[in-house]
Amino acid sequence: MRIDVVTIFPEYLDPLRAALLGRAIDRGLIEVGVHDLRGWTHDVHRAVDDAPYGGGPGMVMKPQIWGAALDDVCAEGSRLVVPTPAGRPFDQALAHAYAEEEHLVFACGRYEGIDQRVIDDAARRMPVDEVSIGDYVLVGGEAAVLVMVEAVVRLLPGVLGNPASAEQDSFSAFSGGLLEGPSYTRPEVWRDMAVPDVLRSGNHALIDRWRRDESLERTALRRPDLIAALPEDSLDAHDRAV
Ligand code: 6GU
Repeated sequence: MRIDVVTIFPEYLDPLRAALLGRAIDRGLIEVGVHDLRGWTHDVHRAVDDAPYGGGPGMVMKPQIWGAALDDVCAEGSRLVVPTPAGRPFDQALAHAYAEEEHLVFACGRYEGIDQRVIDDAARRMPVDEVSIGDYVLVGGEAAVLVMVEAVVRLLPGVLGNPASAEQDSFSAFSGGLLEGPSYTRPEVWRDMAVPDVLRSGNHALIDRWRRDESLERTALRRPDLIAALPEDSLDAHDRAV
């Protein structure tokens, strides 16, 4: 997979070369390019934005510069991702879809946005998603790109040291649409708090049942929206009693 990022803050993307992602680059599993949008400006001020048509606060990023940048960075087979708080939600399903792509291009705008014609024009040639990483507003898309790239790259074959960790996604974090319950390791007692007895019982049916109950309880408390979204038949008689 190749990943390109276009931004006015290229140094913000330096963490892409650290830790897990850096190892994936060193091992040839991904190629990463970070590009300074101002490299496509021609004026002495290297201006990338202008006042919005129709008035209002903030500035809008100019189409000519973005158009030239995307013409150079995108190619046959690219998928363009535009981070914006006005986008569709980025979730684990979208991370899996992106992990199948050969070339992802992220176009980071400031939050007032990029002239919409840049996105509409790109969509004439390639798949384009405007995506949000949550219901809050960031100054620009850079931090969102770090989040999304990490979620995608960890799914690529060979990136995680222990392949069971990626597999484990299917029964942790959002398994069956539920949040993961609590985890414990040694010592058995720490600051007067003991590990739940059931986890030391060796009875795996009982442990599975306990873990599911913990997941249900935690999800009901923290993410009632996920409980409401469960398929009708996904709760059994015992679950309903919890
Ligand atoms: Cl993807 N970008 C910006 N600028 N703000 C956001 C966001 C993205 N997701 C949530 N807030």
